[in-house]
Amino acid sequence: MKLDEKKFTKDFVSEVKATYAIDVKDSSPLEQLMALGNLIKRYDSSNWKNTSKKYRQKDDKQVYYFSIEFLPGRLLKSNLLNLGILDTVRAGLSELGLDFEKICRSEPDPGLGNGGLGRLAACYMDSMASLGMAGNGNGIRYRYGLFKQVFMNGYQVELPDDWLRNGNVWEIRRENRACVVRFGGHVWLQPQADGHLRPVYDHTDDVLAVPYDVGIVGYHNGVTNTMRLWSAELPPSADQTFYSQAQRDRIDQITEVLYPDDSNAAGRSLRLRQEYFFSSAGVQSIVRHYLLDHSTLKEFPRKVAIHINDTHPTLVIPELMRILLDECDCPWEKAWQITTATMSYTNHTIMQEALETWPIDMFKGLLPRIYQIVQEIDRRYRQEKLPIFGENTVDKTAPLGNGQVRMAYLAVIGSHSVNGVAPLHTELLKKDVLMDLYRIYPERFNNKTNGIADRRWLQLANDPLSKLIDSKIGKDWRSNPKQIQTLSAFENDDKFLQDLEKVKIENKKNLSKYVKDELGITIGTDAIYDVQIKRLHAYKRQLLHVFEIIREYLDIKDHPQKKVIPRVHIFGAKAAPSYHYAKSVIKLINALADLVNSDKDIGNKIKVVFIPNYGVSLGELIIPAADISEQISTASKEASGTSNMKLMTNGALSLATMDGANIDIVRAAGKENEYTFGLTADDVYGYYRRGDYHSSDFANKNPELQRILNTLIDGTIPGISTEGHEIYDSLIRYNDEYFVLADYAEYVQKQKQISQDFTNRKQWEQRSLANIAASGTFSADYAVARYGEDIWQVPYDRILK
Ligand code: 26W
Repeated sequence: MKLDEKKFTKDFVSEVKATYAIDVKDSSPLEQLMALGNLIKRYDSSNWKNTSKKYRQKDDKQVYYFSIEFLPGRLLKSNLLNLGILDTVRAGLSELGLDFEKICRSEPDPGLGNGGLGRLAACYMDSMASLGMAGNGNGIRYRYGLFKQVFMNGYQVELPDDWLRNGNVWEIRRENRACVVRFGGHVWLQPQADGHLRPVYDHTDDVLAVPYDVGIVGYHNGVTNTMRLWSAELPPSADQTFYSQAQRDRIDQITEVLYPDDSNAAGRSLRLRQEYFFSSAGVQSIVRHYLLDHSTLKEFPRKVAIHINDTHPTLVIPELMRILLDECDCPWEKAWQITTATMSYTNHTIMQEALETWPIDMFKGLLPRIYQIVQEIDRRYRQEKLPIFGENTVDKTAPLGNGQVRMAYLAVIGSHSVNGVAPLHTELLKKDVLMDLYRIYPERFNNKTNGIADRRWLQLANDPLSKLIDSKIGKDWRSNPKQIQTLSAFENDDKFLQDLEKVKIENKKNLSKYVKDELGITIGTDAIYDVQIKRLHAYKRQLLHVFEIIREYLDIKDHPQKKVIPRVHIFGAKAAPSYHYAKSVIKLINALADLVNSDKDIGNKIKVVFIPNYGVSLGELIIPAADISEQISTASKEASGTSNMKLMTNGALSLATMDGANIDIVRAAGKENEYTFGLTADDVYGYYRRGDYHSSDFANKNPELQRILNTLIDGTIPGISTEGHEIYDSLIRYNDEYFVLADYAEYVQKQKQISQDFTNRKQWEQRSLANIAASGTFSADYAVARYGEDIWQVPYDRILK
């Protein structure tokens, strides 16, 4: 949009006055943020209105991306960037004597997700809008986001994340679009005069779903899409006093808090209520919107694509069936054809414990009509597939089995497309996790490698690098990320390589200031910044990184005179509150940090920095400063990873196992520009098959490793007695489920190599450049375009180069 500085400052001053009845000079950063947010929303309102209008007029196919998690990050800067008014607003505010960065920081970062899955959903929203694709988000407006993490005596403590305390300036409450979601009670089928069976409900618990819409601004294209988040409220009643306190609480609870667990299917009925709540509300509003302009449902799958981001929204399948059968009088076969043609599903994990199942008794009690429909889906599935695939296979794959509703199986059976998120992951889905269903529906399976919104992760997070890139190759890469490849023409340009190094140092300064201010730790900018930022999980193996730190520590203690290249080991990670082992690893890292950071012999040679409360905003600060990107999961376990892509784009070299999208990153940037090591997925599956992994063999034959293991239990690291034993036992007594010891030797070898290589500054910068230049293919724009073409069959405006 067009905006000059003068107009902006005038508008802003009057906005502050109109909203708060004060002068700008008397306003707080929070008040400035709210006024600015209102103003931007107003500037963008025509785009938003016209976008919806245009989709409706052109009768474009719409995509609805259902996700129980969204991690959009702060929206102020990204909205300004995408509207093309970032520089104007920045200049205008500075003209008024205001601190733009401070205003940005006063915006709460909505933590409506756990990790990769939620952030991916947000990146895809940004890309859909930027491609001009009619994409809508559908999720939950949690009153409290993922907990705020603080450390007390090195232990993780979880505090509530009260992100809505001052309201959310970006949202619009649309009470007139609310709908009712039914839980519990009894249902029976009553024959109608025409022979149709109509369900009759009795004693249900009704909940009002109220949508809050957030505009998702596209990049320089005048498009604003909608992310719709639902909030649970009391349904209107003639006399609200009829609700008991218990009833009120039950309703409030539904959208009160995000499940802080990305590793286990939280077997709680509240989670199931959340899942049905936003699935039902979303599908109801889609059908209602569709019927505004269409008189029959025949065309539904040609006009609507519903995407299921992991299994949490799988109930959209029986919910759409319910609406078609019960409210639109569709015959079963027709309804099923419409439903499967509409739905598509992405799987994000091969971890068995994360595959959702619900006990049938609970499911039936909470969702009686939906259960009847799932039963019928199950019956017909068995009937159709039994003669072809036999009882054994059908039993193993049916939606109902072992007293459970199996969500992943229901999702595959009710969709026309099933995809994994990196080539290896998709292969493992076919070979292992969903093997039998792959046999039954081979044509449904496909891969869509994840991507990241480089607007946020490069353009916004790393302004100095972005400007340097502009100065070399112009700005085309900002709209066509693959064009960044042309930067490799400068691989022998010494001046450019030095500039690249300067940018990194500037970003390190930025981060080191935060670390000093917040944690009181001094870190130099000449050190290697070795970064591991992701959820704390045993399979992600933060432990392997810890072992390297202990090794370096012991080495310096043994040889105090030895010259070493200084390292800063940087961690960011939250553990699920119920994940005991992960919390022990947090305690271990913090205890090790205390030991190392306060040791005079160590000085600046090693620093360990565990930055609490990792999330999108901290990612934006840490990632541009990284030299090394630790992506060291046990091969086969990390479906894709996306921090690997963000770090690559910002010039970090990966230290990585051949897992998830690491494989594709290594292929794109060249093996010589990364550090790969460790067991492959085939090796890991070989161990499983033969059952011959003995972790203690690795400890026994490697005295250095043995010594490191001993530091966990011999008092070397003060303050971790129970945690140390627990971790030691997991590795030796319980045979090291994630092959940490098997990969140790090669990992350490690569770490030593890194220290050596880092001194060759020119070569290092060349390799950093190779990563940046190859990162374009991991832009979410291309990923979303492929979803649009292959799965959703929706058009988009932008021509991507
Ligand atoms: C039921 C609890 C629960 C909640 C979330 C189980 C599983 C999940 C997600 C599947 C966990 C997740 O975030 N998976 C990550 O998805 C990213 C985006 O595709 C991938 O890059 C990561 O590798 C994968 O771990």
